[in-house]
Amino acid sequence: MTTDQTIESVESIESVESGGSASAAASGASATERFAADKSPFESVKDTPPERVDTLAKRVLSAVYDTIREEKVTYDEFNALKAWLIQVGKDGEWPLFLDVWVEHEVEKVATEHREGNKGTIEGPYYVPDAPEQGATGTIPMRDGESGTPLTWTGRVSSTDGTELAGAKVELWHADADGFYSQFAPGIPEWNLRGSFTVGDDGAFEIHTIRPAPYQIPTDGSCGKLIAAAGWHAWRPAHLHVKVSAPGHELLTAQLYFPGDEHNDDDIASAVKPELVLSPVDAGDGTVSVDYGFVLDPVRG
Ligand code: MBD
Ligand code: FE
Repeated sequence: MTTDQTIESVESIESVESGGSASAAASGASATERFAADKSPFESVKDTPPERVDTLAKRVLSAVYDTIREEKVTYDEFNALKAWLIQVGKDGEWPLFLDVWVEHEVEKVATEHREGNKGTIEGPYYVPDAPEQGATGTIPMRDGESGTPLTWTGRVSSTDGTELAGAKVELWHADADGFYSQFAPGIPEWNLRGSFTVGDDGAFEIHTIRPAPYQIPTDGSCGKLIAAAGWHAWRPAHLHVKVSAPGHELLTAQLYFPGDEHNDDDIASAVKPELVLSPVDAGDGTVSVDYGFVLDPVRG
């Protein structure tokens, strides 16, 4: 019995390190906690007329009714759905579920008028107010952080070509094991999260590491759906950014690396060709890339 317990605890430590069980529990719960702490989602729609709510609720329900009728959904399947939905909440995986399978369409509709940079989904792991590094700097990381060093240069400009002095590039990404600080245990608070504020020329130079491809947590309800449907849980390696400047629309995007096998079948459907970088191997074990941002002025 003592031996069994020892084996079990060793396994659970290993699964924390290799991306297993700790990540759904910890990441899901922290993403839910953070989102729930923010009261603005309800605040910003408090004046929505009942007609709008009526339309949206009826259209979603009618899509559900169509599926039930056309697919002849059984009581067993209905009860499995009920049990699964309850479990998604218990696992704290509503942010994960919605960001992986729904956000991409909301993002497309919200940004279709833009002439500047393409964006994509935010995902569940953004944290505001990351430490400021200036226009040129290194993102906070641990001593000996693993992963290929990446030097990223670029400029922030407006759609008319003017450089946007004072623009801010907020960058966050997973480490070489696919973990995000503040959502997986044992990582320093601001690891691989930083803000870079550009100078008068709109230019920035960011030093970081190349993140690894990322598997969404497989041990919770989202993982159960993925397994039951025969899907995979992978997202391509990606860098998350929010780029902002006075008088301009906030750009939320992710940048990807060419040749990643999941660029074409991202579980979160968030890759766009305009967001794939063209990194250059510097020949000394580091990689450099140039990629800038064009922001749309706020109109009207
Ligand atoms: C991520 O890192 C992510 O970017 C998305 C969209 C969903 C889950 C984890
Ligand atoms: Fe991500």
